[in-house]
Amino acid sequence: MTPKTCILIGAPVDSGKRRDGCLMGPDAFRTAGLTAALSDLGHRVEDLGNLSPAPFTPDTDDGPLVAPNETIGWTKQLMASAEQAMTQGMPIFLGGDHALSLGSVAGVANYAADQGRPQFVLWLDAHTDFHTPLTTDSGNLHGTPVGYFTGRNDFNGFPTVNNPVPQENVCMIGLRSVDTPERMALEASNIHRHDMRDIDENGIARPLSAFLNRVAQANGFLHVSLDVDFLDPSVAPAVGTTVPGGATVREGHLICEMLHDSGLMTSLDLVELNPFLDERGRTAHLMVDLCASALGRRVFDRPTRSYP
Ligand code: HAR
Ligand code: MN
Ligand code: MN
Ligand code: MN
Repeated sequence: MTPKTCILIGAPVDSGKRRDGCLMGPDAFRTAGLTAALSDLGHRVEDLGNLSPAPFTPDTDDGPLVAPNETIGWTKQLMASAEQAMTQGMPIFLGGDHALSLGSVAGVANYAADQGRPQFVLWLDAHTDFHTPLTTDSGNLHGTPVGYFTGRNDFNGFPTVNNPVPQENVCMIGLRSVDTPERMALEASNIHRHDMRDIDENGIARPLSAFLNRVAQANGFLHVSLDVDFLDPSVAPAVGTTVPGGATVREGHLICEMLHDSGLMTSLDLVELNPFLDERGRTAHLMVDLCASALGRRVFDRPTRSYP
């Protein structure tokens, strides 16, 4: 296995929704042994510590959105840090809530564009997070990153997305909670989407390998965004937005093992872990184990599958 340089970037973003606690996420991942898990696999691990948001005007409680200015500050900082980290290795963003992906994905996409290569995104989530600030009912900006990095309008005050990820380069797996305006916008889009029924009927390997083939064919960069609530709450309780009927532990590992075998993943978000809601660290440990699978942990060696 080729050793990688893993750049751990703590992003204690907690502004994307009302319920607090995701700010403890980066340290929970560290406490659960993320660095050792990756270095035991032979990778070099560089932990950059925790970021802070770029300076922002304090938020008031007046508007329809929760903490927009703070999220703008985070987006600026993460966009710059993501682009920079891509020059040094594989960034792993330790959330923090999913609002961090406004910046992480827009930033890695800027780097891909510099390299003249297309950006792809694998979105592992119960939710599509495809709102804009105008369509969200909750006002929670963690429900908007896919809208933002694919270039939807109405993100006023946010940094311009210079290199929107093309809709057909986005694949969502695990969906089971989609708001009406998101559903309508998605159905009018070219985003690839797989709800849990699709996974029940066809398994998780088939849609993933079809997507990985496309990434390989296009010589693309692949960003993976793993939301804790992709997993079933019975195995991953530490998240504010639990939705029953999620992925099993093995479905999670299979995705990550296939990602590793493909050799295609170039950046990763681990998001929405709220350690305040965890049970003796089990969710943090599961996320660390999944991350290890994505970086090569396996039971037995097997002939490598090649993409395409
Ligand atoms: N769609 C709902 C909303 O916009 C819930 C969004 C939850 N998003 C999280 N988890 N990042 O995916 O409020
Ligand atoms: Mn908050
Ligand atoms: Mn999400
Ligand atoms: Mn979610």
